Amino acid sequence: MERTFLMVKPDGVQRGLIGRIISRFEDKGFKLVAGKFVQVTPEQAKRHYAEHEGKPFFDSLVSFITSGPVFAMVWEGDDIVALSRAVIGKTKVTEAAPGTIRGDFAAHTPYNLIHGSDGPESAEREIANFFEPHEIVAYSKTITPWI
Ligand code: IDP
Repeated sequence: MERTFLMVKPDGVQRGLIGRIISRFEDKGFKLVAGKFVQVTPEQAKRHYAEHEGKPFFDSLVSFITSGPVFAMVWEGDDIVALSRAVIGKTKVTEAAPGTIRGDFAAHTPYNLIHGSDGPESAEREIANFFEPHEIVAYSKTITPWI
């Protein structure tokens, strides 16, 4: 079973969208296995966005993600990395299609509400940056064979 790291960014928390964002992934049939509020530290933010270091928007990205609490989560599902990116929508809000989270709720990049891992390896690295292994709960759902 594939895992991904999803994070409601500070703008999503401030706008009261945590519940509606979680519902999108529950509706899709994914399984939530960990979740918590985090005040991201600058060091943690720089690790999380290491691939963007050196880009012109890097410093403002770190400032943004540390500007208020985020809601960090681990979700499980077959092909969840690719499928959850489809639920989230394109990075730039002008390209995010209606029906996606960003397409429906986000109006300005970088305030695009949610982060989702872009590959299984980055998912594992990002999960380790936010969660201890014991915070991730193993359980089964009887609905799984129907999804
Ligand atoms: P993703 O969040 O869709 O995976 P990434 O390319 O990994 O997109 O970029 C990380 C975050 O950096 C984006 O979600 C967005 O908040 C911000 N970002 C990306 N490109 C730009 C840009 O050109 N200007 C300002 N912010 C950007």
